[in-house]
Amino acid sequence: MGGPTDRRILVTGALGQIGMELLEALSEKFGAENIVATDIREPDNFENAEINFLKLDVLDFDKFENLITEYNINEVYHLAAILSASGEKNPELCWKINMDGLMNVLELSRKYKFRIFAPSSIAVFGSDVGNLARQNSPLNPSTIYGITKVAGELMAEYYHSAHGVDIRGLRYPGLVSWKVMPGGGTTDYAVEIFHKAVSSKKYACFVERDTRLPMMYIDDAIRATLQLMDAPSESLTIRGGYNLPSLNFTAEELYFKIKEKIPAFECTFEPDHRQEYADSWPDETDGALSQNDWGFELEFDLDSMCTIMIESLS
Ligand code: NAD
Ligand code: AKB
Repeated sequence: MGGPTDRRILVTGALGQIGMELLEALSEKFGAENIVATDIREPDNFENAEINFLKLDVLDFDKFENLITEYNINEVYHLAAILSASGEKNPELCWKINMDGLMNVLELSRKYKFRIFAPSSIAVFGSDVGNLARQNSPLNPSTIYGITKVAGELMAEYYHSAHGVDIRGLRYPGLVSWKVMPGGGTTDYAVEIFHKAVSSKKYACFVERDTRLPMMYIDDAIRATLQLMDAPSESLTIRGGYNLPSLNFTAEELYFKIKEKIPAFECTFEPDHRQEYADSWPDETDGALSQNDWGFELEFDLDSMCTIMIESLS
């Protein structure tokens, strides 16, 4: 593949929390005319009229293949998925969309040789991981979502080594962003809290106050994604999912940081079934391999993330 202007990009699950931000970054970098955004649902808030939007269910192999050939696609960002909390409500659907969808992308890439970005998650880890998740920590997830992410990482390594597919992945931590509400995950409280702090100044957080999870501001996640996709293939030592460096804070620390900026804000802690998923994940991640292989560094800390979230939502 040649320089950036050669990229003809298709994004699946493009209307989600990451997709809407990634589309903006991709169109700025490569030109909106080189991007095809797809999702199973119709957009109701699609502002970038220059980007071509098409409906695509990633389980529909024939339609997927038609779009790849019709638009001469050479790079796919595969974001369509069911996240952790929604996955536990419907494990069969979670397995089907996360695994069969990925298999369709992998098989199409084997045939048409396009490059793939397929995200993994900190959900690959389970309660035996301890506080700090390293790249090679054990992968024994207790959620069906985490199981699909481990299997997805293995499939990525397999298709790369057996079929030469150029697939790349990141183990995103919980992502904090303001443009689109998150889609059924366990870390959604770290986004909802900002919306409520700014609107009603009251929030009932669905995890305990001392719950500590790896998190990241969306701009860092998008930068990591673009940086990984720009990295020379030979510099990558793994294909399934790079651990990233991340922020880590408890739900209460997040509350106190927001309260410094919005003194009237009050938060209570009322854990529900999502507490169990949060408890099975690590407190923090070691991103040494992503720093070593392609030079990734965080730019946002807790304070700057809270400032930009509140300013953007106000
Ligand atoms: P999201 O739920 O916000 O968006 C997913 C999108 O996929 C939705 O717009 C949905 O309509 C679409 N979709 C669902 N089923 C589909 C199908 N059959 N065909 C086509 N589209 C379909 O999710 P997100 O937060 O944007 O996550 C994107 C990817 O990043 C997922 O793989 C997720 O596991 C991963 N990830 C996200 C986070 C996070 O905090 N947001 C953290 C770790 C990993
Ligand atoms: C979720 O909570 O399910 C996601 C993730 C960390 O993968 N945000």
